[in-house]
Amino acid sequence: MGDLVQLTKTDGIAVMTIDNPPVNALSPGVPEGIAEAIDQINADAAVLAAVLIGAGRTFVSGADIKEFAKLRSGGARGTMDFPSVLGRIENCRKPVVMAIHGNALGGGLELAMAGHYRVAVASAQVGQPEVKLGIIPGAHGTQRLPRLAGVAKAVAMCAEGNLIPAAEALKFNIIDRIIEGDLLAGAVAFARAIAGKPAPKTSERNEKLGTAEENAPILAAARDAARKKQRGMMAPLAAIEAVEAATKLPFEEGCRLERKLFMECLASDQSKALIHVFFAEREAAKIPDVPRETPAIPVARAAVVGAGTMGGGIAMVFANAGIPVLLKEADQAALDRGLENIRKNYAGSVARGRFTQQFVDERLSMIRPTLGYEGFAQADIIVEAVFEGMELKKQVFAELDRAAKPGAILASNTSTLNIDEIASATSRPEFVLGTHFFSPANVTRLLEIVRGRATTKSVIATAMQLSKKLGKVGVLVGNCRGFVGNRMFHHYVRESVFVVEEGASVEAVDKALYDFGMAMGPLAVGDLAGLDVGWRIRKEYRHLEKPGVRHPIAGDRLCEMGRFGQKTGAGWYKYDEKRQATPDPEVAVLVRKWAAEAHIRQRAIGAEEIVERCVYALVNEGARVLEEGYALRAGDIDVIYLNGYGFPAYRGGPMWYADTVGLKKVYDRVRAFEAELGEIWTPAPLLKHLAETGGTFSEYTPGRNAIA
Ligand code: 3H9
Repeated sequence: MGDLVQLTKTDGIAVMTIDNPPVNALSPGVPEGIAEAIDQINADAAVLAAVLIGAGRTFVSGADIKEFAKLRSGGARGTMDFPSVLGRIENCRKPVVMAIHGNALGGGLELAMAGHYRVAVASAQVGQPEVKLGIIPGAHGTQRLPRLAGVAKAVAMCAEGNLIPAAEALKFNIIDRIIEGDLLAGAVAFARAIAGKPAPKTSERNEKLGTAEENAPILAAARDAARKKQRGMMAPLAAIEAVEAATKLPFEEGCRLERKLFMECLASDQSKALIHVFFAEREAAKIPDVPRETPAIPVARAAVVGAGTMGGGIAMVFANAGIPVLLKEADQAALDRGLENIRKNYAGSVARGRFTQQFVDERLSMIRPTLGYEGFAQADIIVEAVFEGMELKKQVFAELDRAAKPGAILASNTSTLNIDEIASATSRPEFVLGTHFFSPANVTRLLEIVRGRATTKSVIATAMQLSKKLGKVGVLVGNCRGFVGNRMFHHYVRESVFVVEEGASVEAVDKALYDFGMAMGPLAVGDLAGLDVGWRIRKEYRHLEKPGVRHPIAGDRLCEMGRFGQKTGAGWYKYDEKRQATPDPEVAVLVRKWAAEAHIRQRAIGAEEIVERCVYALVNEGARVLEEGYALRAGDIDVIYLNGYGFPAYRGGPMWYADTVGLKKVYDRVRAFEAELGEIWTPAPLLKHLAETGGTFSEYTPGRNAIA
């Protein structure tokens, strides 16, 4: 049985304990260990019933995701045999009670459903989250879950991948009892009570499978929802197909279809990308020179300077995480406006059912408005979120230097400015760093954490840990203009304007990128964010532009006409009072005129080229970011783009996507663009190097100058 599964027997009840930290994944050895334990239980006449439980913090969190690469190539031990182990459990001659705490996820829930009974502590959660990895349940989950929970619930759980709490699992018959107090003792008592009675086999329980007439609308609605909410993803539709099979085919045949679909999904680029994302998000938390044991500064109180859109959102982030926060503005009117926005925002969340009124009332009571710096000396972290301008930021930091206690973290929510220069306004640059939240700050998961020259390791460790507590994905980045995300985005947006100037319509550009999977097209994003923002920045940095290098003109011209996007009712598109966009023929005429004046050759540009131009612009700049050491790894760039810029997760992020396309192919296209469009398309040396040596971004380890 090895060390991974232990078997003990007391007074006729056998207890199998899976002990494979940290999450009891079904790594090689675990399924075999369970099978061996079941054999022994069958063989031992003294055993009347069995309990299976997880050691440590959880039941089983699923198949070992690291093994999937081997499974694809047919080489994984263990995971492949897991479905047959489930059959052995179900056919065990003694009833098996599954005892769940923490999570029963994916293969973990499949394991639990193969038992005859399931009990759980109230805090446990269960789910089939496989679709989030681009696959479907592969060990009979799509066949057993509808037999326990009914088709509608099974379809929702398998296609959406969300977890449900124990109470809901009880309601849907997925578990049989919630155990108060000690789980093992409760499960053993349960086992003793059912010992000797006929044990129900999930695979034989057909009463909840419904009729074809009942199931048709459920399945159709699920497919519609999947096409909308999980646009472009194949796994949710495959999961629905597999659950449908449970309603139409005998159990064994349904299992065979499930396996076929599982293997197809596993072999797809989508699942490779999503599994990359799973590990990249966890890897991003690891900073090579800031080891896990680096002491972090306890953060019990926070303060935010600036109650505008960003500052208000950031205050909500702290409050939502249960951290009391001071919110400072310069004058009463601005403070009142800021608070009103926060209240409106929360009211919207209550209306949508995201938060309860009680939760919101508690959060609001944690946000303390102020016009001065009183109370700031108690804050462990202060986030500055004033208007983006160096002089103002430096003035605020000089004030914070006087107001904050020694050892407090001073963070700037700048999106472009030099964090070292901001820090120079204080006497303690080692406590200064950037925390770049993304609008809307209370919703968007990404947090770029900008390391300054002097920032200490414990300040970085604190920011990284805090990001998780705040429900954010923190990614450490270096201090360059625009940091990682916006620095790359600039190139992406620029290309989108170039292709419009060269003859593609605004709608065609947005559609091409939307169809590629982006949450929104780049021009629609510009209208949403306000075209004037980029215009102002471009004007400020115009003196840095090299003469003779092409720069986009149409966006600036629109701004000169007062077309700033949604807020002025017109930008790339026209907007009605509900901010619904319609194409604006006037824009097409104007752009043609401006292009003619600038002697820009007009031609037909297809969707494929639009995507290549925009996405490879991200990739080429991403390669520069990486080789210059402003990101620690290509995966960090991917995490930034997935969580902050609406890049489709099933493509793994821009750098992973480039690896998937093949860097040689990407490089050749970049060179072709360079030949046509000049030095803005000069290939990044790293892209050239990897393309010529057959390397990939995901395997590239940055050199000594990385931000570590
Ligand atoms: C499946 O089951 C397919 C079956 O249907 C078919 C089989 C034939 N494997 O997230 P954390 C690692 S598909 C390997 O930081 P938390 C993780 O990488 C699977 N490793 O902790 C990290 O390592 P490190 C379906 C795993 O408390 C460490 O554990 N299951 C796995 O915030 C801690 O993780 C899922 O999709 C795994 N399955 O969250 C569940 N899970 O420390 C995926 C975790 O080296 N997992 N690790 O960075 C999760 O959702 C979360 O990890 C969990 C814990 C909620 C469990």
